[in-house]
Amino acid sequence: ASSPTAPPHVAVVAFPFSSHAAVLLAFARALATAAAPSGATLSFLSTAASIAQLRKAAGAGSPSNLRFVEIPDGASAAAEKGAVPVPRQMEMFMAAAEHGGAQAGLDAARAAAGGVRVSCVVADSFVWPAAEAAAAVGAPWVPVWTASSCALLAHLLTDALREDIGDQAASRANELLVTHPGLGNYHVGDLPDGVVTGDFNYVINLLLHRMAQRLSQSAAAAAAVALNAFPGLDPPEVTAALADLLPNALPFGPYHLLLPDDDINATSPAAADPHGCLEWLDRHPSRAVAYVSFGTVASPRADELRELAAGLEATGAPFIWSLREDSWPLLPTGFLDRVAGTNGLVVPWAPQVAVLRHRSVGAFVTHAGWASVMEGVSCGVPMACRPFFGDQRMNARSVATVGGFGKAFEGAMARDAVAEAVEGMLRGEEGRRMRARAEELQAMVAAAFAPGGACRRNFDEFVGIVCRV
Ligand code: U2F
Repeated sequence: ASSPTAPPHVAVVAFPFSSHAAVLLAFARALATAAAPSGATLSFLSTAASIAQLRKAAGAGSPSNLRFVEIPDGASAAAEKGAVPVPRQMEMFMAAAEHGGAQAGLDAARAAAGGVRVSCVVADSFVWPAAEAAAAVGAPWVPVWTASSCALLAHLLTDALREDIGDQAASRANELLVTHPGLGNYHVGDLPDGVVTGDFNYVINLLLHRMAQRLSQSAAAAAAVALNAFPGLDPPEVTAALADLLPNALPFGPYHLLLPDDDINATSPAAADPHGCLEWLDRHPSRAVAYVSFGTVASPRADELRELAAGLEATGAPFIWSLREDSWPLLPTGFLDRVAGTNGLVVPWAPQVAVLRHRSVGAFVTHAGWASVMEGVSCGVPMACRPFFGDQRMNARSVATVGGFGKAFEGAMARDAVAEAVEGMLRGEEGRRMRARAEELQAMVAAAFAPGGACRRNFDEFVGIVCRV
């Protein structure tokens, strides 16, 4: 064992897929900076491929007390030969993590730190095998939840929900979940995929269920659970129900605000603005522009893309649409040329936080991925949600019905609904109400992250817990 005076050595374990790893890296950078005065070092654990991608995106500069350490990806040589679909990559990673991979990652972290034992394991809660690996090295497990509190609550209540709803999810889709603590504002049909619907053995569904079981078992022992919310965002009944199940949960999101402004730009591909979004926005009046993005995974089908394009064109409002390039050929004929000459900017990637912060942006059309919702709220921008999968329906309900700072499309977007939603947000009375609510929440976020604010205090407490040796 290393000497009793060894400084804290915190292993931060990423889930190396979609936007998760970048979120956790931003989290780790903030933690490394805050923990530096205690002499702490951090090992950021992700797979080789994920680390390569993060390094490329992040450019230069990383806190000097943070190092990257590889964790096994579980890929066999045979699997590497062909292109492996992402769900299969996830399965391989999770199977490896469960059967020694998480442990191997912690061993590698210790070796990379010159033998200093890992004193705490902070992990994306998706990577639940990190809990056992932490216990094996005698370190506390501190899970980080990146999505919404209501989705976490639904996962924690999975067994009770399955027992109640059984195979009636479709016929009871519109029923409110009033008998389940904290979920009374949500409908059966809003529940995340894999809770009562879908293939329970699909990799994400399975890992969320195992994660929830792990969190429930160890609630009393978990040193802390990071929540991606700020006090006052969730309705009191959600907060109370979660506090019952996870007494050590600490809300201090949106996590990107833990970083100083310059650093936000250094942690993600949002860094650069190669397509000139911000300069383009400078040329427009205040709150005149709609920003459209469906995150890093969702891909609307061709017919829906065409409806959205037609709806945007019909409003005549200026818009920036972040759309992966492989979808561009699916747009209506001539659309890109027409809008380029008038009032639209279609880009493969936008610096989303900076775009939402820009004074010209007055409306956000989103898939309601949780990072996007939090970014929109912290910029005071009302949103129209088109949820696709996972937790997105539940998030959209939180935005529209529970929070009142946006609305949700019924199913796929049709051109009239798009035009009505965008015009409503930019010009209508309902939009004014939604904006007022969004701005109220924006002010709450600003207060929570100001010196002495609730999120700052919770984060300080979190850093103290994580740095205990
Ligand atoms: C999964 O989320 P996604 O990655 O699809 O969506 P978000 O949680 O909204 O995160 C997208 C991030 O990518 C950034 C944006 C967000 O931080 O600012 N971004 C950008 O900078 N520029 C672009 O042009 C487009 C995006 C999942 F699909 C969701 O359902 C979950 O809620 C989420 C959290 O676990 O993970």
